[in-house]
Amino acid sequence: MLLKLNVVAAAVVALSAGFASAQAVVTIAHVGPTSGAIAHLGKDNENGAKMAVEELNAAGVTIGGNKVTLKLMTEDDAADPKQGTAVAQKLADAKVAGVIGHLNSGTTIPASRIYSDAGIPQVSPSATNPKYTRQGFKTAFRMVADDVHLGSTLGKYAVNTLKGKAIAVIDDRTAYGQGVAQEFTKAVEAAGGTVVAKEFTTDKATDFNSILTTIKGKKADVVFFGGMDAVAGPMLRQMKSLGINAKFMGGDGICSTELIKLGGDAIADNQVYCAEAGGVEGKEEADMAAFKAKFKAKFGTDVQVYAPYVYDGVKVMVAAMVKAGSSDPAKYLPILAGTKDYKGVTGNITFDEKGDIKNGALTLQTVRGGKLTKLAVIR
Ligand code: ABU
Repeated sequence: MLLKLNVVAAAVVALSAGFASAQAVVTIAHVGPTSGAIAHLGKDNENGAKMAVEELNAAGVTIGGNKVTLKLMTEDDAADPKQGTAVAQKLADAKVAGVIGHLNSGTTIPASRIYSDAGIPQVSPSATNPKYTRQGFKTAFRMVADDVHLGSTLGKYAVNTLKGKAIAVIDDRTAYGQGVAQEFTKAVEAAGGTVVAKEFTTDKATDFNSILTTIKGKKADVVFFGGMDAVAGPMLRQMKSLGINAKFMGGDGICSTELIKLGGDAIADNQVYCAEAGGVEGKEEADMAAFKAKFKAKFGTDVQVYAPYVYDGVKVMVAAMVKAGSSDPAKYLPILAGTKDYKGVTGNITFDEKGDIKNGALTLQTVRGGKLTKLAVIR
């Protein structure tokens, strides 16, 4: 029988009742930083992909009338743009049926050209730099809202709700950090606020004394950081040592359970504000809570941020293969692009013409009693 499947690995031969039947294997790849400073986020994402693939295989997947086994290929890009493109080339050469990843905008954007050239659908669960879906690549999809939405919402919140009078902005010079900080600054200024300092660090820095001393001198009452939790945690500790008693804000990159551990007792109640680039409300909250409980039972760890978006990304991709009757990217890509009202644990999933999530939400959160606490879901 001719299988209309993009078969990467060898067929699994199942011997049953004296005859052999071949079950095709469809390989989907997950890429994220599973080593380095944000390995906890990369592993969180990878676990989301593992959970989806295991559930789908347990339920049984039939594509084009043939039962298939999904195989998850996992790769580490270490949040490094060069390693990201090397991994993307490896996956293109392996002719995987689809890619879920990468986690960082700085790896997702350069890798997206390679996937586009190879015709491989790519679903990023977390890269928020708008450029990713604005390059005209038909293969690029994003499960979350972008930095324009994040930065503008947080900027308005800093001025209108937190009543920040002297706002300092720091970014880590990555595609994500720089982009979200720019959008935040624009929104602060548009809301009539004043940015008193613009400082830079890197995604590997551990010493912030010099930039924080400058910020202290400007009497900042709100500090916005465009970057990830691994840098934000030590930064918060150093703010406390320097006696900087300002509110601390950031985007989805700091909105993790790990931030609470890293910041420890340097985080006062209602001091830290961040926004996850997605969110559920009403009846959908129960499904998300059930997902988080199942995830914790399976992996022994809480969801960091993006695992549910990865989980849904895998499921949306496989649903498109099933509907297309083929795991050949050329055949299922148009179906994936036309995804409309898919009910995931992250809410309603519809892609717009760029591959962005339609009507994407943000979940504004603060830290209270050592826990991320939801304040509002904003669309
Ligand atoms: N969205 C925050 C973390 C991932 C990124 O680099 O976009």
